[in-house]
Formats: sequence, C-alpha cells, structure tokens
Amino acid sequence: MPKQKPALKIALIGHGFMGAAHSQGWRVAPRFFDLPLQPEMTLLVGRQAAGVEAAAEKWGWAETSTDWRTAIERDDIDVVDIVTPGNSHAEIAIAALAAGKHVLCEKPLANTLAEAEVMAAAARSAGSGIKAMVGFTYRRVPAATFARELVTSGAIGEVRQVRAAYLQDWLYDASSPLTWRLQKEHAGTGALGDIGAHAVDLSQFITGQKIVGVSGLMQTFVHERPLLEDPSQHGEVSVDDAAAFTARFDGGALGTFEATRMATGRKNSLRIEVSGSKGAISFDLENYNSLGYYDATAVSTRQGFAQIMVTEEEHPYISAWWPTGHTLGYEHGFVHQAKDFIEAIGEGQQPTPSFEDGHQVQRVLDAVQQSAANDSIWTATA
Ligand code: SOE
Repeated sequence: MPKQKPALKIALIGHGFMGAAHSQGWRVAPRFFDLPLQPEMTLLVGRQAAGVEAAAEKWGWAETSTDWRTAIERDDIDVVDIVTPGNSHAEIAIAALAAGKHVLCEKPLANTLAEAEVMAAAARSAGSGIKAMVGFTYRRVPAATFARELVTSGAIGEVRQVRAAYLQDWLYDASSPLTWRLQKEHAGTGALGDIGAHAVDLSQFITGQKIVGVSGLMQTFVHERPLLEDPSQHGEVSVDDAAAFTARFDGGALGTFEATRMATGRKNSLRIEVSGSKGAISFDLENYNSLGYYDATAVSTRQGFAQIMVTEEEHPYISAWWPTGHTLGYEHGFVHQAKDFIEAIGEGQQPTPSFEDGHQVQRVLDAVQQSAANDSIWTATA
C-alpha cells in the first residue's frame, strides 16, 4: 500500500472560466506528479447557490458556500485559491493570509497599484511559513519554461530586444455584451490587465530582466455595449480595448508590447520573441508544444529558426506526461501551476511568481496607464 500523504485542503473562490481551469489543475496534478501533499478539493465558493452547486458537482468539489468568508473561518482549509474578478482579490487574499492560509491568486494581482502594494506587504508579513503565489500560468507552459532556461543560461547571448504581443478578437464585434471584464470597477483595466499582464510577466520571466520604464498608449474603440441582463439596453465600456507600449528592461533590453481583444482573426495568440547577441527565441502560445530557436553561431549555410518540439522527457514538466512527441494543451499549464504550488508548500520553498512579482507587474501596468493618460506623444497638427 502506498504511504498516505498529508492532506492539503483547498477552497476555490469563484467558478467561471478560471474556476474550471484551476479545478482541472488541482484534480489532475496529484495523478501525474508525485507530490509531497495530497490536494483535496474541499470547498467551492460562488455567490449563487444553484450555480456553485452545479459547478461543484461537475468539477468534483466536496462542499459549497455562497460566502468566501467560510473559507477563511474554517480551520481545516489550508489553501485559498482566488479566481474572482480583480476588485475582490485584495480583500479575500489579505483576509486569507491573516488567517494563516496559503493563497493562490489569479492575475493581475489587483486592480490598482495601491491594492497590489498592500497585498505584497500582507504576504511578507504572513511569514515564511505561509505561501502566496500569483496565477501567471503561462510560465508553466513547458515551451515558456524552456525558453527561460535557454535565455538565462546565455544560449542567445546578451538580450537586446523583446517583442511581445497578446492578441485576441472576442470583442471586435460591437454587439458582444458588457461583461465584467469591460467594467473598470470590476476589472481595473481592459486588455492591458487581462492579457497585457501575461505578456509583461512572461517577458520578464523569460529574459530574467525587469521592466523599469515604459511609454504607452491605450484605446477604447467600442464605447457602449449591450447589457448582459437586458440586451436592449446599453452600458458604458470603461476600460481599454487595446494597449500598446514600449519598455526598457533593467538589463538594457528594449521591448515593444501590444495587448488587444480586437485583433480580428487572432484567438489567443501570445507571442514573445527575444533577440540576443548570439541568437533568438520565439515563443507562440498557439504553437504550444514547440519553441522557435535561432543559433547565430551556427555555420551560415545552416542558420535559420529551428522549431524545437518541447516534448522530450528532459524538457520542463514533460517526464510526467506522455511518450516523446505526444503533445500537451491549454489546461496543462494549470496542472503545472497546482503541482508547483503544492511542492512549494510541502517543501517549504517560496513559490514564484510571488505577490512581490505580481506587485512589480502592477507597477508596469500602472505606469502604462499613467503614460497613456498623459498622452505625451508627438501629435501631428494640420
Ligand atoms: C487567465 O489567466 C487569463 O488571463 C484570462 O483572464 C484571459 O481572459 C484569458 O484569455 C487568458 O487567460
């Protein structure tokens, strides 16, 4: 009989798109990875009883509650996993940390820089025994983790330029409804925080450099959309549809970034290309199982971008899965995220991205907003 592992009881707050993805992570991680603790899907929280009960039944959560405070008050809950809209992240995370719970919080860490600061401070003062991590899941796509290994080990030499774009098109149609992701009071920002945050985090992760300067522009194209509850009525879109910015990294690299949910034809395209003095890497989320790599030191007649299949057992995370070449997909990043968080808790390590990392991304998002609000770019006169 295999030895029984100590239990790690999880409470998940929220059950939308990310609720499904995180549930999958908690359920599958212990079946493929040998973990120090056994996660138990103990409590699912949602505001409406019928909705949360149906979700719990579907994804395998043992109990439900319509109040997130239940998760904080229950002594048996070890981990609070927050997948609610950004405006509730700070309150829930701070209460959970104060109650001695480990916290996994979806990105962006908060809706404002001030909230992110308080959250990072709360994680620090919770002490080293309490772990807090932000859900920048794409770090856990094997090709992205491998890109970091290549770049930070010097395989492409000195990093000079970063080109990052996160492009989606689910909002190009003006008749698509006014969901919470389009309302500043719920989401903080639009494309910038929802998907630009991923591009910021991933580019810093892959290069090992931090963004220390930005110049940005933001634009809303569709100012009103039909209300979800009553499509005959319209409400105001109070966030950006698209954001673009240039950036300086602390290691000397220059970056260009684009985040948009209006890029007609692009469904979930996150691309990051890093050019260095000895080569380049090219990551493309829609090409999940491979990584572009260019070796500028190769003999000139054999140079060219190679598309490396990141499906070998020596590649990050792969040995737990299928035989060579048998590919992974979107959900696996969430499985790897659950695995890494459980390991960090079980082994007493600080997980990354930490709340401090999430706070740093928020500083970049805030700086882009300030720069865009100043509108200090050259403007042509007639
Ligand atoms: C979650 O990580 C997330 O950022 C969502 O919030 C976005 O909407 C999605 O498209 C990418 O993933």
